[in-house]
Amino acid sequence: MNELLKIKEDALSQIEACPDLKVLNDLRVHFLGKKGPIQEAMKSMKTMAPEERAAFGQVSNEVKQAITAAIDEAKVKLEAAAINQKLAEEVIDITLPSFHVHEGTKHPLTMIEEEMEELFLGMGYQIAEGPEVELDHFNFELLNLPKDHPARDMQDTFYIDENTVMRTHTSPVQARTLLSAKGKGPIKIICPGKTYRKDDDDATHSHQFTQCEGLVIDENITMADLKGTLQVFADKIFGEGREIRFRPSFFPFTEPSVEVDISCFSCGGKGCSICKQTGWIEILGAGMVNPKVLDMCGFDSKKYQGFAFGIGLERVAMLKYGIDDIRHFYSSDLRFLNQFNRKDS
Ligand code: 2U9
Repeated sequence: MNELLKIKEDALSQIEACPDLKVLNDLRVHFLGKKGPIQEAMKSMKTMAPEERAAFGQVSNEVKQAITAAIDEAKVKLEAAAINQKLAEEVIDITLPSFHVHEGTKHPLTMIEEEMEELFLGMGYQIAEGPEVELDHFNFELLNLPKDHPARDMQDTFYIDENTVMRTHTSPVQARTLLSAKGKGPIKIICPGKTYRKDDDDATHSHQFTQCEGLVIDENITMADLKGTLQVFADKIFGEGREIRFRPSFFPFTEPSVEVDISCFSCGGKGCSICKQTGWIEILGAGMVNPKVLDMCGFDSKKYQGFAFGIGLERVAMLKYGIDDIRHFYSSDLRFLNQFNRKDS
C-alpha cells in the first residue's frame, strides 16, 4: 500500500513539474503503462490474502485514477500554454509599414504595339499572327523575292537550313492569310511581331526587332485609301495635325512603293535636331500590293487591289519617347524600363 502511495506522490509531483506535452506523454506511458511501477506493485497481489487483495486493488485503481486525472488536467494547461506561446511568437504588429510591392510595367514596345492594335481594330482590321521560324517560300518566294533576286540582299537573313529562315519581316503572315482566304476578299489585317535580320547591333540596328505590317485587299482600293489610313495613324500616334508625304521607293512586294514621312511632331515642320532640320521624319514604307504577289497568293489581280505598309515599332517608340539607342529595348535595364511606369497605360 505504502508503495502505491509513494508511486502516486512521485507521479503527481513529476506531473506538476512537467514542462511540456512531450514529457507529459512520457510520464503517462511510464506510470500507467503495462511495464509501469503500479503494474509492478500489483504483481505482489498474487501472494495476498483475498481481503488484502481487494483493498490493494481498490487503492491501485484510485492511484491510477488520480494519476490519470492529474495528467488530463496538466494536459489542458500545457496545451493552453503551448497555444499562447505560439500566438506570442507569431504576433503581428499591424502598425508596421508594409513592404513595397514592385509591380512590373509595360515594355515601351508593348505600349506602342497595343496603341497600334487599338487604332486598327477600331478601323475594322483583324490581328493576324504567324511563325517566327518561317519557310523561304512564305518569307521570300510569295513576296516576289525569288532565290536569285538581288533585293534579297536588302534583308540579311538568318538561315535555319536551305528552306527555313528566321522571318525577316512579318509579310509572310499576310501571304499566309491571303492563301487561306482562297482568293476571296475583302481582307483587312495588321501583323505585329518579332522579326530578325543579320545586322550588327548598334544604336539604330538590332538583329531582332519588331514590325507591324498592314494589308488591305478589296475591289477598287487606291493609293488615296492608303494615304487616308496613314494620316489617321500619324495623328493618333504622333498627335493631331501631322502632315504626311510620299516619296517614291522600291519594294519587290509593292508597286508603286513609297517611303512615308510625317511632318516633325517636335518643331511642327520648321526644322530641329529631331528632324535633322528638314521638317520631316521618315516613319514607314508602303505601297500598292504588287499584282504578281496577289496572283501568287491566289487572288485575281484584275479584280482585287490592295495596299500594304510596314512600320518598325522600335523606330516609332524611339521617336515618340526620345530614346537614343535601340539596344535599350533589349537590355532589361530597370533604369530604362521604370521610366515607362505610367499609370494611364
Ligand atoms: C504582302 C504584300 C505586301 C509590306 C510592306 C513595307 C512596305 C516596308 C519596312 C518598314 C520599316 C520594313 O521594319 S522595316 O524595316 N517595310 O517598308 N512593308 S510594304 O508589304 C506587303 C506585305 C505582304 C502579301
